[in-house]
Amino acid sequence: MLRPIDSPTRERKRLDGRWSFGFDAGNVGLTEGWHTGSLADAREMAVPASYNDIFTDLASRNHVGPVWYQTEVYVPRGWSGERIALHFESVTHAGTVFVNDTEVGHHEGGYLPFEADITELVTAGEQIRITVRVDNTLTWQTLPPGEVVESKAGERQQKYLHDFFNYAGIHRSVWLTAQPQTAINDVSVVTELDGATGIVNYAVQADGDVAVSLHDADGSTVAEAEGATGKLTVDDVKKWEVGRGHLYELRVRLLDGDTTADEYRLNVGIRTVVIEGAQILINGEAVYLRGFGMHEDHVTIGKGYNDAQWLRDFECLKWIGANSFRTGHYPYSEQVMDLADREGILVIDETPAVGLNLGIAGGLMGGKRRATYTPETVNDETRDAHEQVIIDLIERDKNHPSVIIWSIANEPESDTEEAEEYFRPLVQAARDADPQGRPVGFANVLLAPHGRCRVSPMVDLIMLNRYWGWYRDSGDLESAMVNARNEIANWATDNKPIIMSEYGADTMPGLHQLPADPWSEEYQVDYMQAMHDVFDEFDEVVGEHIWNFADFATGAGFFRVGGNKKGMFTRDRQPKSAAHAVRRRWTAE
Ligand code: BDP
Repeated sequence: MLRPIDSPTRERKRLDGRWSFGFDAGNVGLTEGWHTGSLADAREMAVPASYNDIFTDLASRNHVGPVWYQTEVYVPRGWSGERIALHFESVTHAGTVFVNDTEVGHHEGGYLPFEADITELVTAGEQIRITVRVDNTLTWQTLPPGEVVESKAGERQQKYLHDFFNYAGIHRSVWLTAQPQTAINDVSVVTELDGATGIVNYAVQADGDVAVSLHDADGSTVAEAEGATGKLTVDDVKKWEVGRGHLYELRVRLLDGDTTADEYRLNVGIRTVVIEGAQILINGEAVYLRGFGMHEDHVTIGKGYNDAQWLRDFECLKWIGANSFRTGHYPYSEQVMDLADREGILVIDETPAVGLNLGIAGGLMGGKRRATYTPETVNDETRDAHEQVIIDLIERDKNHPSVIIWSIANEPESDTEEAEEYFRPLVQAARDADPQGRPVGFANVLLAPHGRCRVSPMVDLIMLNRYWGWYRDSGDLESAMVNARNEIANWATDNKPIIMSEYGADTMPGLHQLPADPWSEEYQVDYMQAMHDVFDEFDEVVGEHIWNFADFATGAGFFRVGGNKKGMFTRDRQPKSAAHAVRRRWTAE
């Protein structure tokens, strides 16, 4: 599925704005056919946005189960004869879509796009009613997983094993799109460098003759080729580099005799990503990753995409000297990926497989410690969903030059035979899905140290989430350094790149303490210094991603004060003291 664009042969209409909205507390909407008319007792809801933080009452914010969205739109009058589709960039966590009275699509999984071909149901120039049933329920077979339980007061409650609020809604743009009936179905690029020459190997899926051309920012043509697969050669190439994301535009045309039946356009950055020993090489040069695990998380809109918020986030990334981030813990909006492409920011692109570990979070689920991989919990069906999400993520993001690593899970149980069985086919699925053959990894948890982790040997690099000095050795940075040093030394024997994919300390902005105690701004400064001193002892450590870029919302609990406070920035994107210290390290060259 190609992302909707405007081109000489394609058009799209953005359906964002205020939609009608209603809660379906009794889950009766489907049987009562709420999509067959206007939603009764509807209120307004912003699209895109999470609905949760719009409300001031707990029941609405914490609603479990379906909600309904509805809007009406005219199909543009010039669209007759075209293939018309509805495209959702993301509906969290499951969406069922109706056009007028007819169900046109259903999609499970909150962070990836889907679309429905509605050509047969609509007429150009006429109005249609679009209704979406959005379900935020998490089960053992969804990603992320979760479990609905009944509270003592008899209410349905959603429990989950991940440390961020279960925001829900239509989180990204909705599009009505038109394209020719006979169209380009897919485009993949794999780029290479040969001295000053750049090579773009391309593969197009389309029925018919194909012509492609590559253009520089000023529109000039730098290379041309014919055929559904082939090679474009660019002399004096402007490489896509870290901090300088030069982009060319690939124009793909499907020909019908002398005319263009369809045209698709795609930004292409020419760069290579290779792992050699314990180094990550971008364009043949070793890179050290400085940056963060992030979240899609903003005040009021939750996980809704917003241009202004994300432009600010990228300005903060640049200010502090970051060159990379990990999409903790799910695929981000494609708009975010576009920004990373343009800014030359390296991305570790993560699936929503977070919480596959009942060992860590047993307590959160009510104190019982259960096995992770069992027929009743994370099972074969979960694995199928996980495999699908890996394939869909790579399908969506394969052409983004910013993406350099796939992270297929965050902190799963990885030290058991069941884990090995669960992950072996998933690592393979990631390798099979990516035409660029990018490195595959996952974020390892402290409970699965070197020698015990059975998934690390399968992957290309080591990503460690470690909280020495916070959850372990809290307040004791001397011991934290000893533990960090000892553990990294063990992993270094694998001769694979090590990225410290999470480390951090909760910090209350404005809390100052001498001597420094946990939660104070001073402690976060000292903590970062201690960890960085240890990382600098190892050539094998080729990246540091602080957890987290900014403070973010979590579920309620006694161990979170107004959310997770490990941000270098506050939730409104102002620097804490440690941000200044980290900036000095990351901009010193
Ligand atoms: C790690 C998780 C991350 C949490 C973090 C924390 O990967 O999602 O937010 O811990 O506790 O285990 O701050």
